[in-house]
Amino acid sequence: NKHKGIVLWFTGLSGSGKSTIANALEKNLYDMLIHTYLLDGDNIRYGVNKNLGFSSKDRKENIRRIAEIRKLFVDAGIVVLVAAISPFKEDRDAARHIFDKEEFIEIYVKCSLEECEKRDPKGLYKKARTGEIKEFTGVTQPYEEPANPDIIVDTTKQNINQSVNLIMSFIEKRIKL
Ligand code: GGZ
Repeated sequence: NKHKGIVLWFTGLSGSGKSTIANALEKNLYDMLIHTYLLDGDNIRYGVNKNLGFSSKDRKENIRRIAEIRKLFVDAGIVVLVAAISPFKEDRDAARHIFDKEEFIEIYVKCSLEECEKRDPKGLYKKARTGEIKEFTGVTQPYEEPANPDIIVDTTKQNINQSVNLIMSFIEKRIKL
């Protein structure tokens, strides 16, 4: 079962649903015998990016390293899923530019700040509001919405299945050799 390597780049606020959707999508792809590799921004921060914080400069470097690492996997023919806030347009564009045009798919996981804050699964927004966490995306640091994403999933309106199906139908044509 041969397919092309591509990168599915999920961007969105903390709590928007990037990891949840990426995980569900990966399961779908796995069932189709598609070779995938998923890594979250916050996971890679435990290892390769351990020395990076959340200043805009460190986020830039975080995204740069993630993109370069993923490039190696895409070259190996793997479908790569990236779930990182990647809040700055310039950094996402830089990531996009190291891939061939048809290899990079930007998925905006859209969810209002209000809803993300209501979900607050890890209690991080609360800590951001009290000042315990500094430079928190959406609260004390900006999130720049993608102007031209390949796919938008709105997790305030669509459930996980609907989001996964939408992404599947988009990528089916891209991964066939
Ligand atoms: C944003 C933060 C911060 C700050 C810790 N701002 O939703 P999570 O918890 O599980 O995932 C978030 C993760 C963000 O790491 P990324 O590598 O995706 O960020 S970026 O792409 O902007 O470099 C969040 C947690 O780490 N977290 N502090 N200050 N999110």
